[in-house]
Amino acid sequence: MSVKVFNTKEVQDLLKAASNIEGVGGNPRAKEIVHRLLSDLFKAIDDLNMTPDEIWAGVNYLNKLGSDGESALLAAGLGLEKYIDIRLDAEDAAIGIEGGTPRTIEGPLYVAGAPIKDGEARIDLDDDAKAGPLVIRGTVTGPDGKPVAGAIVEAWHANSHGFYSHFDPTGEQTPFNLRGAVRTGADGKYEFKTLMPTGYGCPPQGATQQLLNVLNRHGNRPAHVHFFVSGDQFRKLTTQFNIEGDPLTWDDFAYATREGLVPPVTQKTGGKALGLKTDDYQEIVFDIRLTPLVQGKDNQVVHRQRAEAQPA
Ligand code: MBD
Ligand code: FE
Repeated sequence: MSVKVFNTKEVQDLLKAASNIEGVGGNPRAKEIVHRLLSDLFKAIDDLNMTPDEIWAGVNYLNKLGSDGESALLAAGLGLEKYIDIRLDAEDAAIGIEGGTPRTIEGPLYVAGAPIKDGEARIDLDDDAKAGPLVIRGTVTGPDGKPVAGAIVEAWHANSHGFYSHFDPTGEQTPFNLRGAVRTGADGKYEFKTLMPTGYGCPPQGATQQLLNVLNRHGNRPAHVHFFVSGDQFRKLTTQFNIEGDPLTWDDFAYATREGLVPPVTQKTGGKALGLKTDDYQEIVFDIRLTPLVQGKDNQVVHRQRAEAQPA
């Protein structure tokens, strides 16, 4: 049996009461959003004739999602975080900002507080037998292509097991392993000496993977390195590059891969002289072009809850 109740006065009054949209006080924006989201949910329940069992399965899923601490992971996996980028890209296009390094999602695994080094940083603090040395370097420029002095380049990535320090289920990484920050000098150059990351997979028993399984989707990301790049007169860039050749490059469960963010990997020798663990190493040159402030302001700074730590 399929009944339709959404457009009744009783239901419309219920939505207004539940969101207190016509009452005084509270946060008007929150009321507007709650009223709309609840309305869309009620409408979907009516349209799809969702059963009580389905509705309670969804409600209980939220409990598991929260207790697993995976809300932001699910947001990435369901394309919500990508959707934010699509909107920011469209805003940029509308105001004529173009030519910068493409943005892509931050993801849920950033940790604030990495020590800032001048020009270069060694960020592989822990041994990782399976990972070979990787040098990441490049130049930060402004829209005119001129080097940016005093830019802060933050990078973070996974180890050879696809685990990030601070979030590693084995508990084995020291704080800020494979995370670092570099301040550029007059030449705009930055460099990270690190180890080659491996792709990430969602926790197999977690709420995110549980939902992906129902959708017959995988929960894996290609190997990648995240960046925040900021400079005084420029907007803060959030981006990543993928490791060229990873089979999941164009099959990322979080939809972060973009043209322009898959730089070539070059095989090099001479690593021993650089203090790397083997003479053979790999190098990725990733130049970063920042975009100008909009009417003197950074209109793309994102405030969200982030982990924070102290170096050991
Ligand atoms: C990651 O490493 C990541 O970058 C995202 C977006 C989601 C899960 C793990
Ligand atoms: Fe990541």
